[in-house]
Amino acid sequence: TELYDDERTALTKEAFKRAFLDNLLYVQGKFPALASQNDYYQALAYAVRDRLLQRWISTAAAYTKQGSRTVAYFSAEFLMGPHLGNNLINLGIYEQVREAISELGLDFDTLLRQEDEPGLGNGGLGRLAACFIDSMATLEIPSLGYGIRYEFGIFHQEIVDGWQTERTDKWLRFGNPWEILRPEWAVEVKLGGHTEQYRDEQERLRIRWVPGKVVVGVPYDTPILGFRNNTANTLRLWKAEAPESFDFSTFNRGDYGGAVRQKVWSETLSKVLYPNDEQIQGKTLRLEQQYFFVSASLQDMMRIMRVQKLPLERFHEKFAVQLNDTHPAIAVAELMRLLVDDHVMPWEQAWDITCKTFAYTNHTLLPEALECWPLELFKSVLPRHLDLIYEINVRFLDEVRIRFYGDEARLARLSLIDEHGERYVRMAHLACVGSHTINGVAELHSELLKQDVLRDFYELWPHKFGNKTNGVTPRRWMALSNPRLSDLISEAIGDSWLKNLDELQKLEPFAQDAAFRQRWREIKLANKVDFAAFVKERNGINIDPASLFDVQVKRIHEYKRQHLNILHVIALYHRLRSDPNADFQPRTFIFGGKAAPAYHMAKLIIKLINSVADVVDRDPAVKDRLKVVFLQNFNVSNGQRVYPAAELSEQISTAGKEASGTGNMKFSMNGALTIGTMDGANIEIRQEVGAENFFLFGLTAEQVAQTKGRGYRPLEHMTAELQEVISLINSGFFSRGDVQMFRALTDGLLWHDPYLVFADFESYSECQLQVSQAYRDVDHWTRMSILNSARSGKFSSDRTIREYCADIWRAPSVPVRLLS
Ligand code: DL6
Repeated sequence: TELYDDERTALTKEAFKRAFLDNLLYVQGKFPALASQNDYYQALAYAVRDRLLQRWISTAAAYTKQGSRTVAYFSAEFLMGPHLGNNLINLGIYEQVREAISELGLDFDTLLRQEDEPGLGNGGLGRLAACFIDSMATLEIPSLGYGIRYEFGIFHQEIVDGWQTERTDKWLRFGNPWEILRPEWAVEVKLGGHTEQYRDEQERLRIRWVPGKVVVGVPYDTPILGFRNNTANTLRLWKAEAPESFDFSTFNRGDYGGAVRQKVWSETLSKVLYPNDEQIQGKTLRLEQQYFFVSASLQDMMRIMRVQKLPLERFHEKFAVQLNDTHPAIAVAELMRLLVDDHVMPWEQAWDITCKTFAYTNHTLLPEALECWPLELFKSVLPRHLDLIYEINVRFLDEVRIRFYGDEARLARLSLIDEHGERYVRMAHLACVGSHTINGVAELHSELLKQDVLRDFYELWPHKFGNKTNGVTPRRWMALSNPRLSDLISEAIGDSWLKNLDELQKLEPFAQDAAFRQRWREIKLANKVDFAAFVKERNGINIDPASLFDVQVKRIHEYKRQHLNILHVIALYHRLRSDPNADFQPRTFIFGGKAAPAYHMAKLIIKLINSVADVVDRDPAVKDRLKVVFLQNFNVSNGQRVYPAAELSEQISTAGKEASGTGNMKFSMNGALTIGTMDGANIEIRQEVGAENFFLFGLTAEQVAQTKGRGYRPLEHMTAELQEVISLINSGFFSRGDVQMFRALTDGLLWHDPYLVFADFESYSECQLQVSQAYRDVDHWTRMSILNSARSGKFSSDRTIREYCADIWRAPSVPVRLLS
């Protein structure tokens, strides 16, 4: 009671008001008349943070006392989204605080919108990491998220004349009230240079790494609250800084420029997130970033071992490390280096600890996304690690040689070094060799890993392979983003579904209740009205909330096939123009997503969508029946607006290409129906919600493989309608007469399309007709919508994390008692 002043941590409205006004004065240094909306937001954020800190301290105390096993989630990306609303939901005081703020004469929603969201991720993989740490805190699993505190997160997308342009994401410009700097736990990270042999005091021959440069990793901690419990885990992100001593020595030599350069170079390491998903760029800085955060994190974990007086021999008992894709895979070699070089542990023992520590999640089936580093580049950044990888490889291949006697081709395929032509280090192989468990992120994906991408590893170690179907947190993706629906659900079945999403099943009988269906529809309509107002504000166009909201929001990529969607929109447009009196279900097609800045085809697809949007919007002949909207800068905050308003979810990737998808889950939970292929987690969504509540089309992964095997010839799939669509594009109709603008796109589709757009077009088009017909039966559609929500329990990230805990991490929960 003496330690934690009640006034600073109480959750009452009055305490919040006082804290808010106090912070405005003492933290922001403003009085109300001069304060900006951002000052108010910061004052509120600090008031919330005080409450988090009390839970954080209590959590640290509980974990220290228990000496519990801790999950370290290593991820180059954490796409957190805004913290304020989510923290209020998890504390259970959202409404109270809204009232407190409005009683002070302020608009709560305006304050929420002030937060520059930390967009430290590209898309699915980074957002999954964010959902996972939310679920780990909710399930009271001791855990640390380790990553990079990029100064600039994913770029801000603006559409100029239909084209994507990128602006720097300055999310830190007004400061970040959610993080706490921990300079006392800074660590040094070496890079470059060379290795040399030497004899230690006991005359043992050893290797020393003489680095070319050193940077300091400084941790910034963000508390991650569990849902309505006392747990606050930690997200620890590393910022790169120059070591002071380096600066000084250079400065003292009179080389001021040199000292500054060193500082600038060091800080570059955590400056910016690489904006590519599913494609590697092979840049030195990227490898340096990966190594930087991995080394800092492993050193930090060793510090924790020291503090808790645990011997390093028990590292794997204390920590379970999950590698979120291959981005942190260098951790396998780094842990070996720390144990063997720095702590003089025998190789075999160090290797045993390493393999018992790591587990690896693969997130992609695209070959171009599998990280490989040119050997020379790798050596220039991590010379000692290359030696260690060679040694790991020699020992590994010895094992393979014995298992697969005389199979030289297999050895070459499995090797950690790709020796065909230019030599590369294969990071997925390093991750597989150094991990005790390997998983994919949906059933189909995990199967395809075994059959195809990681087949040789599967044949070697079948017991290592498993599946962990992704999930998303219902706290952010329902309670926070869709309060109307969440309230209705809680009114019907109580509110424990937020912690146990399977309870949504209890909604099923309500699908038969006409009054409930009516309310369900009213809520969807209210969400659509809100969204239409948002579109009006952002894009300046009117969309009709009575039309069917058909949404595809995700990264722009050829395999995700936004072009299949827009070709179909053009076909509809053509039908309407050819037959103005056609019976037509009015639709609004909503697109959103970023393209990697160097991915020209993806950018061209954005331009085509915007060009079609523009023509359709200007054409009075289709007015009120067809609209196309490209929502700029799709990010977490915009996602929170669009999922609740969606009625049809477009999950139309080429089967066998989308590892899982997680947007598909957010839509379904919020009552949208899916039109989709048998790909990723779509298959499991369909299985859960029932085939009759899902619009399926297109080739299966097997058929895709067969079609490709036979030699895919797009023209064989050309229909009269498709011909019209392609001709319209090529005629310059959507490009002010420029017949060349979209040629690269149409030629690709016509002659060498690896994503089989034409092959699926007819099936897609027919399926869309079924959607339109189904939508007209309002009651039936609502029933399907309710059932989608009611049967989405499996897709909570709590379920996913329970599975990781049981099968991979073996980390028991540790409940936290609030210290007061
Ligand atoms: O597992 C999360 C998410 C999946 O849902 C998507 O299907 C997949 O495309 C995505 N993968 C990436 C690729 N990054 N890398 N490597 O974001 O992961």
